[in-house]
Amino acid sequence: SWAHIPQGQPDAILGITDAYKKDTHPKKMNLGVGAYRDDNGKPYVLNAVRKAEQKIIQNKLDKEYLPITGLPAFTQEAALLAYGKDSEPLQEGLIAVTQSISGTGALRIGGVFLNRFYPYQKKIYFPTPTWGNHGAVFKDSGFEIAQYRYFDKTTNGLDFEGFMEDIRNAPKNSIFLLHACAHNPTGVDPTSQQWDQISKLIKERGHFPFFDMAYQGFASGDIDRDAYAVRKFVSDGHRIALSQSFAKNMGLYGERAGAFSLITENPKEKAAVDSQLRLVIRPMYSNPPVNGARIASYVLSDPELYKEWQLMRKKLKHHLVEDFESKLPWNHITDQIGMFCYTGLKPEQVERLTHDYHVYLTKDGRISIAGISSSNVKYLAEAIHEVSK
Ligand code: PLP
Ligand code: TYF
Repeated sequence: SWAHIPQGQPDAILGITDAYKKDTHPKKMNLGVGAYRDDNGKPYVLNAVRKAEQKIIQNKLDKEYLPITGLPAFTQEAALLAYGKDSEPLQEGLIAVTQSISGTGALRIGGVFLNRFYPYQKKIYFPTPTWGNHGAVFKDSGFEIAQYRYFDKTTNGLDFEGFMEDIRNAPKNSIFLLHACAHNPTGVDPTSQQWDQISKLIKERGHFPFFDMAYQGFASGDIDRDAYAVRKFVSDGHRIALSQSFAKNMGLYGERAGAFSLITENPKEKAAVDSQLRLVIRPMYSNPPVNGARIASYVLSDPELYKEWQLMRKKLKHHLVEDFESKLPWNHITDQIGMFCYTGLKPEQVERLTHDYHVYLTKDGRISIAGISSSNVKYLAEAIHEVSK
């Protein structure tokens, strides 16, 4: 019998969508999960993705198994997107890359690989706060979890001093998980000058940087600028690990297209790492799904959508300040970047927002900008104003 099994906690983010679906109020809004929505709040698929799908059908592509490490046309594109055409290890063929079940799968491959082969302590440092699933992924990969300071609640910005101090104080050769850009959930990133200093200090301390890049193209709207941290670390000589997701920047959520990569020192090492990645993946799921990787390999990301969000941030702040005359400072709404806005709302205010206004968001006050539309932005501003005044 399974009677001894306690009820598990629902996922903090995905559970919000369940609650939203049950709500029958006409004005309900789902700002929980980060996913593109059209002006009627309906899921939105990029035109480029629709076109790629048509081509795939026209070309009558088969459905054979992919290799264990996925579709080569996709993994090459993914590595190029992240590391850039000028990347030395890329040009020298020293990047071991595999397709993954989106970003989460990439983190998990990385977790299992590092647990098996990382020669120092099996402990990983996350920013405070971080994406809700990081802890579970790395705990289930056998890691102990530690935290470094990141977000400063008093400024709604980066706690750079605290961050640097924690890098300095962590035992040598620690693993640091870094959000490559558009930090989730805070929308607060280091500047390029700060990244330079972070890279230098991590190098000095011999730490291992593991980048999670789930939003390339979202932070600045520019693929290359968003890869600044990753490329800077690589050119500084770090041999990084990298998780990439195409869920958000191509709107391929359910297609589960992603990649995991590691930089190696020489061809022999690369061959060994490739072989071990295959041995990590084979017993987990044998080989990855083909469709999303195909689509992604056809598509480039769409800068138009980024503009749409920036506009939505401006509208939200405008309504709060001008129409509802909120006395609170809302500059962080337009200062923060990416798909999310960390509003600073307290848990009881979030609860009122959901209970009284049918607006669904995570308890930490994060809203997904992609879930706001021109038809409901004013309603949202009024609701936020009402619960925060
Ligand atoms: N990492 C971060 C920081 C994220 O925000 C997400 C999703 O939102 C992921 C990883 C993984 O997403 P997926 O597995 O859908 O690619
Ligand atoms: O932060 C978000 O909105 C996305 C969605 O297990 C998500 O990460 C949440 C939980 C999860 C997978 C995706």
